[in-house]
Order: sequence, then C-alpha cells, then structure tokens
Amino acid sequence: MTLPFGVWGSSALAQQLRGVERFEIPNKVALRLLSDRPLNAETPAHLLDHDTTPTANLFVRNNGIPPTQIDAATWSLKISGESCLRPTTFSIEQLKSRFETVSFDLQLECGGNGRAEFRPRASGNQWSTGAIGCPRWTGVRVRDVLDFCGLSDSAQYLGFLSADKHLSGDPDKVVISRGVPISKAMENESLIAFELNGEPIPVLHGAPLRLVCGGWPGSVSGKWLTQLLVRDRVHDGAKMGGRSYRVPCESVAPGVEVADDQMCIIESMPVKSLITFPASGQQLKVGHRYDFRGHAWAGDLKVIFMHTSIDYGMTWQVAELAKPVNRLAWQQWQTQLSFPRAGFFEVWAKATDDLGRSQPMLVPGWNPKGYLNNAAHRIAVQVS
Ligand SMILES: Nc1nc2c(c(=O)[nH]1)N[C@H]1C(S)=C(S)[C@@H](COP(=O)(O)O)O[C@H]1N2
Ligand SMILES: [Mo]
Repeated sequence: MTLPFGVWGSSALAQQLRGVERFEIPNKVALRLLSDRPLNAETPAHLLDHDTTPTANLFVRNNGIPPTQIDAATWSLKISGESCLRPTTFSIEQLKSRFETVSFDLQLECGGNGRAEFRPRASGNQWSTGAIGCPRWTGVRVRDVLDFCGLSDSAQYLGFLSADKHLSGDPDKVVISRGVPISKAMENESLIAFELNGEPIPVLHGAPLRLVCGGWPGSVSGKWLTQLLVRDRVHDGAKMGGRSYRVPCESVAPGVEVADDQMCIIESMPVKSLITFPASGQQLKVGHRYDFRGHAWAGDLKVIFMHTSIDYGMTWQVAELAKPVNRLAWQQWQTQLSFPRAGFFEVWAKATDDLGRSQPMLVPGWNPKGYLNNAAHRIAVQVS
C-alpha cells in the first residue's frame, strides 16, 4: 500500500498505519522502514549495486517533518553570518545564472550507519548497513557563492538552516542546524544542490535545495536549505553539541557515561565497503567461479586496496578496485571467488584507505550514540 504525498511523518500517517499491513514509501518500495515519524528507511545491501545510486534506492533520514509548502520558483537562500562581508539572498534562478553548475557523484552516509551492532545498545535508528548511497548531485559550488558574498578573516565555520519542522510542532524549535568548517565548505565538491540524479531533488531528499558535503556524516548535508551562516566560531546550531554527531575525544569503555565536554565533532567518515552482489544467502556449486562485487569509500580519503576472505579472515584475496569517478565518490570493486568444498561459507570484504587503515572485523570504538561503525560487511553462502 502506498500513501498519498504529504502524509509521511505526520500523525495522520501514524493513524493510517494502524490497520495497514505494510507501509511503503512511494517510489522507495524496497527500502526497510525504521520509523515513520520521523521517516527513516535504509537500503538492503544488494539494492546498492549500481555505480550511481538510483533515487529509488537512496536511504531516507529525517530528524523532523519535511516542509509541505515547497515552491522552487519562490524559494530563497540567504547567506549571512558574523563573518559574511556582503549578506545576500538568492533565488534558485539567480544561483543557477550567476554560478557555474557542476555535477558530482558524492557519497552520503549517515553517521549512525551500523548503529544496530553496538553493545550496549545505542539509542536512535537501528541502521544496519543501509544508510549509505552515492547518487549524482548537481548544483553550484558553495565556494563560488561564498566568494561572491565575501568571507572575513574571522570565518571559521559554515552553518545551515532548513525549512523542516520539529516533531513537537513547536515552530520555534530548530530540527537540525549543523555545518562544516570553512575549509570543507570551500572544497571543489561541496555543493548547494538542486538536482539528484538529473531530476529536481524530491521532497524527501531536501527539495528544492540542499547542501551536499560528501565524505562527512550525512547530517552536515542540510536538506530543505533556507540559510547559510558564515560563522566566526564553530557553529552552535541544533545537533552540533551534546551527544549529537559527536564521539568521545578519547576512547571509552563500552557503556560508560561521557561528559559533553569530552565529546568531539565527527568529521571525515572512516573507510568502509559493501558487498552488493550477490545478495546474502546464495546457493552455489563447488568449484565454479562466481562474481562478487560492491563499493568502497573512505570519507575524504581514497580506498587503495580491497580484499575478500572466505575463511573467516585467515586468508585474504586482493580484489580489483576502480578509481572513483570523482573525488568523494565511492569506488567499485569486483572479484571472482570459488569455493573448494561443500558447506556454509561467509564472504567477508575489507577496504583499506590511503593512510593504510583498514576496516575492523568487529564493531570498533563504542560511543554513546553508536556512530562510526565501519566493521567489515559479510554475506552468507551455502555451497553444494
Ligand atoms: N534539514 C534537514 N537536513 C538533514 C536532515 C534533517 O533531518 N533535516 N537529516 C540529515 C541526516 S542525519 C542525514 S544522514 C542526511 C540524509 O539524507 P537523505 O535523507 O537525503 O538520504 O540528511 C541530513 N540533512
Ligand atoms: Mo544522519
């Protein structure tokens, strides 16, 4: 069953869900729904097989309720803040006509992807492996717009403000207002995007305008973007402090209380990979060669090696690894594997970044909100 547009994440939806056997997000029927208010849904690994993630297969992560009145023709983006020399408000048409339009494949991974594996359990959406995608984004560079508006020497951080609504219904409560240091904002690939995979951005992904800063937690890529603030300090908007998108500055024992002043903001995401073909649970034949493939990514860095193992990590085979189509896009890997005898096998995949860091086999560094789980992905195979 699909529900009409506009009810997602509303209490009307919750009411309709009672008595509904299965709820599907229109145009995203294959996603696994984690919560409906706010709406959160992840993508099974085998549905992330495309080099460029189709919009239908891109996860959804909402902290609040998307705006219902969206008109690209009247939408405006205001650039201001303590360290902005010439505060300016742009229509989308003005952004398009004044600045170069560019397109990049950029990974978007929720900082909490993999949270479901942490013990003790971390509160929040229990993402398994599917809060990641690498679709094609089109827009103007943040850098070009900031250059036009002028940065003073004090400029330190770029914060965003958005049009979504707080779950409480309180119009004064900000859902999320995060951002990135100016150095990240000024990178060639940091975008104010108006298209996703060649189409206007759909409502769920931030229509009509969003920030996209690839390689960092998805939460820095503000959807339904209305304002950018050039700050003279680390941005202090909603979900920049406390436990939100922050991890203990020093590693801690699982389950301990961590004081807010001991928490540090997550920046570039760690090296990670997925096996996207075949799906877990195949029945294969002894001795045949089978294709296995997937993607690997490493935040701001590049992946330089990809390995697979069919013996629980006792031996590893080198896989073929492609270059990214552009910086901050995930990289395709592929290999052929054969199984020497009948029985149950797991296929493990592990990426290594260009600083020589590879994925752990077990869940790394417990943290209060369960961020940054980059443990290796594994799938099951039955051989006869
Ligand atoms: N305004 C706004 N921007 C937002 C969010 C949100 O709830 N509101 N969620 C953030 C988080 S936590 C993630 S992981 C990404 C998810 O983007 P997607 O839903 O397009 O996949 O958007 C980010 N931008
Ligand atoms: Mo996120």
